[in-house]
Amino acid sequence: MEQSSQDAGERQPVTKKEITADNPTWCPGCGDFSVLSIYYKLIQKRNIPHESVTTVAGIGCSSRFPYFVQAHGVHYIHGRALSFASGLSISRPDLHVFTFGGDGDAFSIGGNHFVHTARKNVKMTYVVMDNFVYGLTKKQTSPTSPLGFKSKTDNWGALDQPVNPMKLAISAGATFVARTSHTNPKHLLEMMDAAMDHDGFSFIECLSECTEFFAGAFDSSNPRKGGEFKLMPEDHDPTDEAAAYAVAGEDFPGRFGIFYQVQRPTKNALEAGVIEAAQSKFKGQQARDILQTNFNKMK
Ligand SMILES: Cc1ncc(C[n+]2csc(CCOP(=O)(O)OP(=O)(O)O)c2C)c(N)n1
Ligand code: SF4
Ligand SMILES: [Mg+2]
Repeated sequence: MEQSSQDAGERQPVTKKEITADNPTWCPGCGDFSVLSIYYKLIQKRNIPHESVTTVAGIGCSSRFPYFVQAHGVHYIHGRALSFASGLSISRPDLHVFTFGGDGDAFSIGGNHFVHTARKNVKMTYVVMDNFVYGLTKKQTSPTSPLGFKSKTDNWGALDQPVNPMKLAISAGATFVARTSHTNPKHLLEMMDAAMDHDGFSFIECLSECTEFFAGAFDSSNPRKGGEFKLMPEDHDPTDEAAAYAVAGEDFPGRFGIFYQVQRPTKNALEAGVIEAAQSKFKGQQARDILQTNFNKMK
């Protein structure tokens, strides 16, 4: 019998069919579909074998993401996706870890993890599918809901100043900070591609409309709805922190593109150095002997 090229060890390019799992359970028209389809495109474009694709998420509609990817994935605790993803990233340098989540998952319950993962510069790509609302739990105010937004928790209209994800990420120490929208798949792919090339914590805020609980939220950024998709100013220098911060302060819908990008040693590289130095002291010794020596010291 003739051997197929697959049997002979030659892998065929990754197909969409191979990486597609289950039917997404999102509402018709939900922006999250667009993010998922671009993720499939990125995997195919980069030809990443499915066993090397790692998708981590928290809890929320957007965080159902890993269910729909035929590859390793984790639907983790609400707000804790980044802590799990950090361990994965540091222990498995052969993988590129992708983390997905919503605005509530990222900036409410997961707000502290966001800040610390950014400042530690753990190598991974984090895409926040920002719909300005809690979708899964049916319309509560989220940290990015605009002032005056009427929800089940603020039926008189939101009173609290919303988080600006770009400013938060820049000030926390993220080394790649970008913004895009589900309505512009080409731009979304461009941002995800650039984020994946970045050696460090790459963060993307992707506006992703919740058609069920905040329809029309992003029309002003969508040319098909009479809005404008404004790219970063042509002379923007992404290494200029103050300039990035200033652009992030523009009125909604603001700008789209890479706001900020710098190189700083990753937690992965720094920790690898520490581990290597520690291990070199015990070279050639069995783990149980090292343990015994330590126990002996405690006696
Ligand atoms: C510890 C904990 N607290 C609260 C909840 C309830 N809960 C589930 S998802 C969610 C918010 C989801 O909003 P977001 O992260 O913006 O995702 P979306 O559904 O909008 O994509 C909340 C409060 C939970 N599952 N676990
Ligand atoms: S509730 Fe909103 S965010 Fe959730 S699936 Fe439906 S449209 Fe998408
Ligand atoms: Mg949300």
